[in-house]
Amino acid sequence: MSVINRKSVGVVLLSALLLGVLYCYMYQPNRVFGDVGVRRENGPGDDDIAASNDLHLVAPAHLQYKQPSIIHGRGDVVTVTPWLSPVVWEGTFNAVLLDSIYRPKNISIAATVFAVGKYIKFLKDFLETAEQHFFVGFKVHVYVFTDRPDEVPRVRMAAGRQLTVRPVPSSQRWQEISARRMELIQLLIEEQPRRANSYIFCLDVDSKFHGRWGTESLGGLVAVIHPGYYRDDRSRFPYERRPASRAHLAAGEGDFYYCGGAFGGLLQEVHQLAKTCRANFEDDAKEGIEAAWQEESHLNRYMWINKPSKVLSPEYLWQDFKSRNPEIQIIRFSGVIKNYAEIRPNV
Ligand code: UD2
Repeated sequence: MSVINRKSVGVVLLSALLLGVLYCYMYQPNRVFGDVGVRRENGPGDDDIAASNDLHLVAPAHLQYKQPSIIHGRGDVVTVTPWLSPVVWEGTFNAVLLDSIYRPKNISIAATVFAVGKYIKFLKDFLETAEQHFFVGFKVHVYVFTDRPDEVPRVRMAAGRQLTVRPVPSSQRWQEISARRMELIQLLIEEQPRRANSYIFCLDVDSKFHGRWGTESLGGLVAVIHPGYYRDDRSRFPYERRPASRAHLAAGEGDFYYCGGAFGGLLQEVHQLAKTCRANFEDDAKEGIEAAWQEESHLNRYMWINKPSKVLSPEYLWQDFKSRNPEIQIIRFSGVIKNYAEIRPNV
C-alpha cells in the first residue's frame, strides 16, 4: 500500500471513530439537547439513574411459601399497566418472600412529611401508626418539615428508625405549602449520599396507617392511584386542562389520576420528579398560572410522560370519608376527615 493510501485509510478510520463517539454521545439515555425552555418533561437530564440492584432479586435458598399461580389470582382488579408495571393490590404479593429478598440488600427508606401551621395536630397519629405499619423491621428515616418544631410529638421509634425535624417558614396560603413540598424534597435529596438502595416516600400528614406498607411498594418511580377517581373515565379526572399551564393534559391523555399525597421510589427518580415539577410550577407562576391541584397536577403530567415502574392501588391512600368498595380488601393508609376551614390558613 502506498504512503498516500495508508494515510487515507488512517483518515477514514479516524473519521469513523469520531462519528461513533459523536453518535454514542448524542443518543445516550436522558440526554437533553439544549433547554427549549418551554416545559420540562423529564428533568434537566443531569441525573444519572444509578444502577440499582433492585432488579436482582435473590431469595433465601430454603424459604417455603405458597406456590404461585399464573392462572388463579385476583380476578376482580387489573394488576398490570399497559406498559407492564405491576399494580399492587392485596393478594398479588407474598410479604414474607419480598421482605426476605430485600432484607439482605441493606435498603434505607426516607419518608417526608409536612406539618405546617395547624397540620401539626395530625403528626402524632401519623408517626405512631407509621411505627406499626410502615416498613417495619427496615431502616427508616422520617423527615418532618414544620414551622412548629417545638410541637413535634415525641414518639418512641424502634431500633434502626429515626426522625429529623427540618424547620420551614409558615405561609398564609395552603396552596403554597402544598406546592413548595417539591422544592424541599428536591433539596433534601440533593443532600443525601448517593446510594443505590435508597428509597424515599413523600406522604401527606393528615393520614394514618392501618395496614402493612412495605417492600412490595418499592420501585424506581412509584405512584399511588387516587381513591376518588379510579372507577371514572379519564375525561372526569381533575387534571389541569388549560394549555397555558405546564401541567396541562389534553382530552384523551392521562393513564390514571395519581395522588399528590403519596409517591416515591429511588432517590434519583424522585429527585428528577421533584426538580421537574418544581421548575414547571415556578415557570407557571411567573406567568401567573397556578395549576388546578398545584403540585398534584404537575405530578400527574410528569407521570403521564415518565411512566411509574410500580403503581400502588388505592389501598395505599384511601380517604376515611369514603365507604370501602368491594375490591378494597385492606386499607393500608388513609386520609383522616378534616375541617378545611378550621385547619388551613386560607380557604
Ligand atoms: C390533595 C392531595 C395533596 C395535595 C393537594 C393539592 C391527596 C390525598 N392529597 O389534598 O397531597 O396534592 O390535594 O395541593 O392526594 N399542609 C400543611 N399545612 C397546611 C396545608 C397543607 O402542612 O396548612 C401539608 C400537609 O402535609 C398536607 C399536605 O400539605 O397533608 C396537602 O394538603 P391538604 O391535605 O390540605 O390537601 P388536600 O386534602 O386538598
